Amino acid sequence: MDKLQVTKELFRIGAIKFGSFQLKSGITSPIYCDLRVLFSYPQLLASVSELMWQCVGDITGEFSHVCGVPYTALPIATCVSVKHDIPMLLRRKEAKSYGTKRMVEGVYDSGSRCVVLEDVVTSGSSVLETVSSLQDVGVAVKHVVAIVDREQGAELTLTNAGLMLHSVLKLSEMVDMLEAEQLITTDTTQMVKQFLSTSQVPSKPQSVQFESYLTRCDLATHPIAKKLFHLMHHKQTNLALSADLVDSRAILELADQVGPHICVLKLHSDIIKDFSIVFTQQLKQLAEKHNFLLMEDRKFADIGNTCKLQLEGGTHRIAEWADMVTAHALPGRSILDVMTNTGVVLVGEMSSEGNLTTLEYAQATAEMAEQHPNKVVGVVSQRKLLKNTGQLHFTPGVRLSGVSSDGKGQQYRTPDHVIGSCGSDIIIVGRGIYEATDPVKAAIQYHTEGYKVYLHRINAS
Ligand code: S5P
Repeated sequence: MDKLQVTKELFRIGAIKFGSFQLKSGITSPIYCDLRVLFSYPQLLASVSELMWQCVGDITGEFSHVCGVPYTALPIATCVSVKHDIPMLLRRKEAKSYGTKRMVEGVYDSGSRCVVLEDVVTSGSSVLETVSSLQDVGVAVKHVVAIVDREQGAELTLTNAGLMLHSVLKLSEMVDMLEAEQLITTDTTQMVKQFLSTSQVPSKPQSVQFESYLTRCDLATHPIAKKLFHLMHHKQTNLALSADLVDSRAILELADQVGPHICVLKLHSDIIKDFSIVFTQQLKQLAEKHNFLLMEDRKFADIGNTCKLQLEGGTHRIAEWADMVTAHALPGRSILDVMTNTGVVLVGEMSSEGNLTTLEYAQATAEMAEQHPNKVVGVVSQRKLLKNTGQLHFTPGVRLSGVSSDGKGQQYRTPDHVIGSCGSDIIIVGRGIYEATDPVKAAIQYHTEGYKVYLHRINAS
């Protein structure tokens, strides 16, 4: 069946009706579109599923799974899955109250990429719910396919969320076809088109997520966040190097080589066997030379008084040289009180397998970050958690495709997944660069890829 035959069949079975219908929102619509009846027409269901598949036929390499928005699109996803031998994921409407409490059923891992199917899209909000459940479990989503796009704002909403909407049919196109087939009158067509143009469902204000680094520089409160946004924009990079080497000379050499490509250099000063204050001074000079910031990944997690001693004293005297430090939100806000001049990056989520940072914990961390914009530069997370676009998301566990784990619990995702699908701002890369045969070449690759995805994200919104 082609689009015309499908449109006629949908009209014949009453999936599309014309008249006067009260919508959920209270608005009266001259057209009614409910594809639930599809289940009762297996041949039509199969044809529609095939047309949906054809919408993404030339980019099937971009996904490994298919998932339908519950409930109407579930049998559609099943048809596609069986016909094209592509594994299906099932997103629950509510988590089970017993057992695993999983929201997404099926077999997947952090490298999974899913195409989401929906019957009718109006505002796009149901699609976003399913997409967010998939992203919560680490499954990337880029493409959404709908049978009918009512052309009432879904495309904009989904684009703003970094998604690409493909539709088999647009509602205006369907009414044109039905009119040409003399199944409806010209008056009806005009009434429907008039209705569509005047009843756009407002898209959620998600577009703020995709403001440029430069715009966000003005929104930032913390001076380090401002500086960071500014240099990311000017150097055109969102790459942070995690220089987890144990020899100070090797770190300085690497910093000088890859300095032009990074916005942040992250250290674990306690793993450096010959750490000295002279080393930090030399590093500071390189940071000035190449214009990047220094972050000490100390992950403070104690009471205020101890953190203060750890930050200012000991052999590392972190407060003297680090622009930013990482800290867990676990001890509560007292940890922030002692961080006076150093910017804090709160760890909301971890990248390691089986970690205990639940989404609830991550959101509570984000809330704490947003309540203290004068102290907190951003969060370490695996996805976008902050509403305040003047703060930043830093995401570790990043590797160009091909490596999904380090065999020691680290889980890797690609820059495209992290920046494009999960809405993060900065990719933190360690071994992907310093263990590469040519670290500079690797840094250029991450630099180019990370910034390309960011540009795509802001330009798409
Ligand atoms: O959840 C986290 C948080 C951090 S800060 N997962 C992480 O991997 N990190 C740090 O990022 C980790 O301590 C290491 O320094 C870096 C990742 O290194 P890679 O070699 O795996 O890229």
